[in-house]
Amino acid sequence: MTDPTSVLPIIDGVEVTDAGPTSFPVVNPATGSTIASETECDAAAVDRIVTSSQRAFEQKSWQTMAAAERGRLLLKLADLVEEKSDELVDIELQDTGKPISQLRAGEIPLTAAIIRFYAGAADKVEGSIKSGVPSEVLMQLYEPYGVVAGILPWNYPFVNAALKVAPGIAAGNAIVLKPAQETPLGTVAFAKLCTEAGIPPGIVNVVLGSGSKTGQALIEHPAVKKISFTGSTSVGQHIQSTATSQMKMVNLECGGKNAMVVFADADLERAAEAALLSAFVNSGQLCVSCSRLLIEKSVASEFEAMLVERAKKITLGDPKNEDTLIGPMITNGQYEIALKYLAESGGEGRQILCGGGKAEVNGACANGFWLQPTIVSGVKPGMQVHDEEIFGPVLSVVQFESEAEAVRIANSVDYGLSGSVWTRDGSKALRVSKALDTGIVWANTMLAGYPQISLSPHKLSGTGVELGMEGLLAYLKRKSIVIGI
Ligand code: TAP
Repeated sequence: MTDPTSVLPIIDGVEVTDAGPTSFPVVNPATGSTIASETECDAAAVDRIVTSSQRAFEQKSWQTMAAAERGRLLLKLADLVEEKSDELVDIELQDTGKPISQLRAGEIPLTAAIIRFYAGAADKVEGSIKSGVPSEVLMQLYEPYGVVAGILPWNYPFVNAALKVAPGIAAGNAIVLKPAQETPLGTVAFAKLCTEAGIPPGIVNVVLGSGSKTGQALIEHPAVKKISFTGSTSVGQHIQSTATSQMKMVNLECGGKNAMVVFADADLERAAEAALLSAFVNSGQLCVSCSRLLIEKSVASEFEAMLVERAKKITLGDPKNEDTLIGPMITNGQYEIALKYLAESGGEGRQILCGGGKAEVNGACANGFWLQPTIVSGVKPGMQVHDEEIFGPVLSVVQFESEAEAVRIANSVDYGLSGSVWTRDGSKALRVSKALDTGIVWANTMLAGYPQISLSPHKLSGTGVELGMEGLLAYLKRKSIVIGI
């Protein structure tokens, strides 16, 4: 019998018990305790799993399945995500330490919404007929790639799995998921739901293990024709060079250092609420979070006071408590990285307005990875806290004097994922939205996510596109056919 605390890769809808000799502990970041042991796939297991995906993709029943039928399977999957939400919430509470309210109101409903969007989109892909000479018909069609590797980060396991599996299946591919080694539980549970939804065995497989070993073997496998990666810019760059040398298509959704620009004429109360929620939700471990707050100088002191007053009321602690806003950092390693940034964030004109270090949490969560929500003022471009992605609960406040200066500062970083502008002047809102060099801009709102809106990262935040109909086309290759008649 399989050890109930072991988490295993998935092939053809079943767990692989002989994937390799190495295993890692899976740690609950809220308590610091080991909750499971994860088996790492060695190269032979990766090959076995990818070969099963290839076989499943080539099966006649999958090749001849109507697009609408693939959509129906995805609808069933979305229903299951909702029906089993208590179970999924429990898994992710332990795996990621994300606060329960954010799981119930955020991650689970968004996961279902993404799957439903692509369920409906499956049979809406349109090719085209072009004009040629009268004796020839010119067609452009879309076809699935075959086996797609979906490489996932640890911050939103269900949403990220849905972002790969739903468009991938709607397009008719087979997917091999590789979760971050810190958070395998949610991805394995997701794959099991795919089987329960009736998605054929092998169409959604899971490899487990480290990026350098299992992940590398997956992206290099010759049967993998497309790689869809979400994670850090440095790993994304590595994956891109591997993919390019093997002529594989690649989609990269990477890091961000996102700016929220607040003008003096904005609704400051709403802007302050939005800034804190955006900066500190999931302990700042959200790629599109606001980590730089650009505030017009004339209202800077007033606005900073509003931020601090509200930040002091933020509840941090046991993610199982309904009123917790901030849970733990995902791992000790991530905690140490953020702590290092915090240690360097004072001095040289900078001032820590609140937070700035380790948070004390008692009881069962005493050994978790806790950081105080931190606001640093007096930050300027060129400083580490301004330029580098921390991926922790740290908000840097930068002052500006003109619209042009705000845009220049916002665009001064290497990243281009998201941005936000706050003003009551509609023209200015549109002007600045157009000027920010990011894949998405929110004006007078933050973090609103819709499956129907594409996200296409700019600069070092990535390449390609996720979400929306374009996110579906990213899982299809182009084919032109010319027929003489
Ligand atoms: P990474 O360290 O980059 O890891 C992402 C995934 O890549 C993990 O599964 C990792 O495996 C794997 N990996 C590492 N090396 C690999 C290799 N050589 N071949 C194949 N796979 C490899 O990122 P993370 O720390 O999990 O996540 C945080 C980062 O993700 C942040 O930068 C954040 O901004 C970004 N992110 C971006 C977005 C969007 S939409 N742009 C969304 C969420 C997160 P391991 O498990 O071994 O690390």
